[in-house]
Amino acid sequence: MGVHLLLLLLGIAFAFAVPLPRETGKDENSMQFAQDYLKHFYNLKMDVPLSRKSALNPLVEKLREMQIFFGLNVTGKLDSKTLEVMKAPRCGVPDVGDYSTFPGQPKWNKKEITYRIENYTPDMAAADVDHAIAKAFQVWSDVSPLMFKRIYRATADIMILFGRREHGDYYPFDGPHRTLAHAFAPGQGIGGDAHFDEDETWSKGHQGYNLFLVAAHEFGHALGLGHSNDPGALMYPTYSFVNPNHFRLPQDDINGIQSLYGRSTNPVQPTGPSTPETCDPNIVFDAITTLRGEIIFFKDKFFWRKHPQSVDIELHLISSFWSSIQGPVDAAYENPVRDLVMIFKGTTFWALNGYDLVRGYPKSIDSLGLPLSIKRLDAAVHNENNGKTYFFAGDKYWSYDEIRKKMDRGYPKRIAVDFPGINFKVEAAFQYYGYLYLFSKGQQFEYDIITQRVIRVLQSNSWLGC
Ligand code: TQI
Ligand code: CA
Ligand code: ZN
Ligand code: ZN
Repeated sequence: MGVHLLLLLLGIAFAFAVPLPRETGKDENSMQFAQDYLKHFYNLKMDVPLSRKSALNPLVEKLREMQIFFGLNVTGKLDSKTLEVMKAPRCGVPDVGDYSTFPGQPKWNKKEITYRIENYTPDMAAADVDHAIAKAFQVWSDVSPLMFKRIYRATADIMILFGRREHGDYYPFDGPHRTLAHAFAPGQGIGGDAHFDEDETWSKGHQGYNLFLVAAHEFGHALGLGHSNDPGALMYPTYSFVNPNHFRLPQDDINGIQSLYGRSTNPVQPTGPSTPETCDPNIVFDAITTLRGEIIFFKDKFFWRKHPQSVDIELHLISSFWSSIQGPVDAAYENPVRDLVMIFKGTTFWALNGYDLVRGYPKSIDSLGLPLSIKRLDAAVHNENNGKTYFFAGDKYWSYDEIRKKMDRGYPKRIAVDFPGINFKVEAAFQYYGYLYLFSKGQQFEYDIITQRVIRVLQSNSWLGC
């Protein structure tokens, strides 16, 4: 830690002028690579407006942050040494798993770790702060041999405080948003300590930032975990709200903490939710839709996003894009004429315009004319050729006229009759360049709208570059 602090001080002393974020002669590829790397591991958000106080470019700030953590010269520039570290396989990372540890794998060499709450935020009742902190430690003690003991005087291993701006460690906070909190890797002195930005609004619910969720993430750092590139992980560097009562520590974080401290002493080894594997040959999607040329594949709490011209596929948490939608979802379709994407869950649906939720939703599916006996859809797809949307549930489907905004007469009909070859329920469906792609029984059926026939059977994951 001493070394990090010194480097930080040097960084502050010498990096006041806004340096160009790269040295001359570095190609755009390296720049893009570095930007992606910092986005991934350092929570870089290029689209966040700079606060008035910070004249520094966010890229430069994150570069410096990364250089501090790796003990590099803090130049704020993409120099060759920094690029080398970015391109090197990350320290302490085994081949499997997406979590990371800090260089040198600092960790506590004991099982019982003390903590002390030095002060309180006025945003919450003190008892709620105590509870959030205790619960955040329990997240980690539940899955490892570690035990946490609260003390009320003297110096604890993990000293916890709320502070704003300069608060005693030369890592000043930055006012509302951006940096929410930080914690130091395990070690003497400031090592392990966790600080929360008092300029944030802290809460026990979804208002502002949830103290339990942020504290659980910070304590991951205080125990020796760096950021994960698994978007489902607690240590992934993006805040997304989940109800603390339903929170379960993801498997990637369990693997991370156990790589440092070993398994839990509980005879029943705890497990956590895993992020779906992109190329799982048996994958069954919850829903699929196009969105202005992209294709969105929903699965559990996640979605993959495929850009038309790009080979790389992004994986995101649904709630990090639409905080009011908690996965899994049931069905989705795009109406390109109205430029809307509808997302269904249970008896309700939301509308998106681009990536923005449209006001006035969610609505009930009976507003579309679907019977109230339908508790959830299996799939939905829009047929651009005739302006109809098909809703699938069980072995039947309905046809909705998007122009008249009414269900067509004579429905529901049997899927197997009108889509010969598909004899099982439809799990997900989308339209692409004149074909419907219907997913059923783990397979994908390419259906020609004109000839009304299935013309190919494909692997489910054929769109995800597998
Ligand atoms: N604070 C950063 C964090 O804790 C500090 C930090 C940046 C950091 N890069 C690091 C710490 C690399 C260790 C290693 O991640 S933060 C989130 C999340 C922050 C962010 O304010 O950006 C949370 C704090 F994950 F939501 F983005 C807490 Cl939960
Ligand atoms: Ca802040
Ligand atoms: Zn601090
Ligand atoms: Zn973090």
